[in-house]
Amino acid sequence: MSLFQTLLAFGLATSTSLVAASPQRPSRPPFGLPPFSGGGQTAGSPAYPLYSAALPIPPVAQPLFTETINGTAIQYYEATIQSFQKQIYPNLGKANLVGYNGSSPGATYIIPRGTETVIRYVNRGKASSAVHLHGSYTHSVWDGWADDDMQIGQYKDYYYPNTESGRTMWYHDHADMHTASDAYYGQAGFYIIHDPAEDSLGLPRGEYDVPLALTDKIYKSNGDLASPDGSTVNFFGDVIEVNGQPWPYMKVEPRKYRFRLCDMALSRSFDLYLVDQNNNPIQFQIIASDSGLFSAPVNSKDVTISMGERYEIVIDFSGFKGTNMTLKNGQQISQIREFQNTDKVMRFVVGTTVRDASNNAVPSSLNPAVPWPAQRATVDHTFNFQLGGAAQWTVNGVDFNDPNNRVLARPPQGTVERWRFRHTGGPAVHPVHLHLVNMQVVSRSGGARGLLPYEAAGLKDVVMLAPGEAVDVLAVYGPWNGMYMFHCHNLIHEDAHMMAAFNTTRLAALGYEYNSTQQFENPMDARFTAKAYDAAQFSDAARRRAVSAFAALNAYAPASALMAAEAAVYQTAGYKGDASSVTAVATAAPVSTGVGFVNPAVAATSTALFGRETGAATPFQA
Ligand SMILES: [Cu+2]
Repeated sequence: MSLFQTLLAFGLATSTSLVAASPQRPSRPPFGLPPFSGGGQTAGSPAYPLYSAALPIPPVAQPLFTETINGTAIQYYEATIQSFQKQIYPNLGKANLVGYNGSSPGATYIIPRGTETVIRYVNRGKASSAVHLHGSYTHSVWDGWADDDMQIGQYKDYYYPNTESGRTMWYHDHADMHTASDAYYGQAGFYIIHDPAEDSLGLPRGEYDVPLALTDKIYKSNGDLASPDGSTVNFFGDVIEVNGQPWPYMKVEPRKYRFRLCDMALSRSFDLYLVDQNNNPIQFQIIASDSGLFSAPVNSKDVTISMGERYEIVIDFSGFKGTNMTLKNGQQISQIREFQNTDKVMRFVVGTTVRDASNNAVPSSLNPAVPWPAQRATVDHTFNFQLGGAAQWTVNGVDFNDPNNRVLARPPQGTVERWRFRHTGGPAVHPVHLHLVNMQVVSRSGGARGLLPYEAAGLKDVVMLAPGEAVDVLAVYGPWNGMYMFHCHNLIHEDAHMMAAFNTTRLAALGYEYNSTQQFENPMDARFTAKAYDAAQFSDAARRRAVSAFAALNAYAPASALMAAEAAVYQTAGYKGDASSVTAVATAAPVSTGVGFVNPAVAATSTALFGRETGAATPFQA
C-alpha cells in the first residue's frame, strides 16, 4: 500500500470510527454542548496541574538603534536563532527549544505605524531557516520565501515597511520542509503594528492589551518535548499552551482587557469560548482580525481560530469580581483529535479592584475606513487543497518543489481577483494563507458553517477550510509586483508541499516609474540572500551602513501613491483575469474524502453551538 493509499485509508477510518465511537464518549451534560470526545485520552504527556502557573508575557523587542533617514524612522533589531532550555514541568527535566534570542514565543515587536524596521537574523540553530513576517506586505526578497533560507552560520537582514493599518501579525520560520518542527520548538512570536491614530478609541492599552499565542504540545516523561517529526496527516498535542505555558492562569482586574489571539499550533484549530464559574457561556466582543480593526465590534460567545489566524477580543471582567473564569475550546470536528484536557485553555482570576480605569471602552465605530476590495463576481481561479497529485498534499495537484509548475496565478499588479479555495480531501482542516495580500472572505459553501460574522467583519490573510467547504475571497494583488507563496497553514501539510506560488506581475500600463531600476520581485535575488557570518559586519558602524543602504533603495516609501495609481488604472481599464496566461499544470483530479467528514452530531458551527446553550447551568468542572 502506498503512503497515499495509507493516508486515504486513515482518513476514512478516522471519520467512521469517530462517528461510531461517539456514543461511548464520556457524557458531559451541560446545556446541549456536544459531548467532549477527549476524556481520559492522552498522547503520552505526563499530567500537568491545570492553572498552576501564571501566564507569561513575552518580552518586548528593543531596537539596537533608530536612524531617521529622509524623514523616515528605521529601527534596527537583531535576533539570533539559538538552542535553549526551558523549565516546563516543575518536577521534571527542562525542555530543549530553539528560538529567537532564546525566547519562546519570541519577543514581541511593537512597531509604530510608519516606522520601518531592519531585523538581522543570525542562524545559530540546528537547521536552515527563513523568517516570514505573516500579515505584512513585505517585498518578496524579504518575505521568507521557503527556499531563501539561512544556513547555520549565516545571517540575513529583513526589511519591513510597517505602513499598513494597525494589526496583530506574527513572525515564524518558513524554511522548506521543516517549518512545522521549527515553529513547534520555538521559532514564532508576535509582531504588532501600533497605529497611534487608534489611541483615541479608548481601547484597553498597556498591561490591559495582552497577546495570547495558542499551541499544543506533547511532552516526554523526562519533561522534554516529543517531536512532531514523522507526522504525515496532522500533529495534535495533549498539552494546550498559552505563551509557552501549559494551561496558565492570569490575574485580571474587574475591567475590560484586549486580548490578541493567534493560533500558532501546527494542526489544531480552536473554537474558543468563555465560561463563568457556573459554566455559563459569557459573551465577549471581537474587534479585529488578521488585517486589523473591524468597522464595528462583533458580539459573540465563541470564536473559531485556525492556524495562522488572529482575532482580537475584548472581555469585560467588571461583572465578575472575585471569581474565576475559564477560556475553553469547543472545537469538535472529527478531523481534530481531542485529549483529556484539550477542551481547556486558560483561567482568569478576577480581582476586586481596578488600578487604572482609563482606556476601558469599545466604541461602536472602530475603523470607518476598512479598505474593502472592489467587488468582482467572476471567479478567476479555483484551487483544490487536496490529498494527492505530485505529492501527498498538494494545491491543484502541484508540488512546491516543482518550480516549472508551482506558479498557479499571475495577477497583474494592483488587480482585484476572486479566488475560490476548495477542501477536496484529507482528514484535516486546511487554513489557506495568502502572502502579500489582505482578503475579503465573501462566501463559504458546503459543510455546516457558512460564513461566520467575524470572518466577514474585516480583512484577513488566512481562511479556514473544513472538509467539504469552498470559500471565495477577493483581494487586491498588490501593491508590489513579485513572487509570493500561498499555502495551507496546517504546517504538516505545508512541509509536505501543500504550497504553491503566485506572481504579481509588473504593470507596465501603470506608467508609474516606481523603482524601475531596483526590482524586488525575485525572492532569490542574490543581493539580499543570506551571507556567512562576518564579525566585521556586526560593528555599530557596519550595522548603520546596512540601514542606510536599505533606506537608499526607496523600497517602500511610495506605497500609497502606488496603490492609488493601480486603482486608477483598473477603474478605467477593467480586468478580464489572468487565467489565460497561466501555464497549464498537471492537475490531478481532486480526491474527495470530504464526504461525510463533518459529523453532524458535533458540527462546530458558531451560531449552532451557542444557539443551543440556553438550558440550566451545571456545576463548574475544571
Ligand atoms: Cu492542509
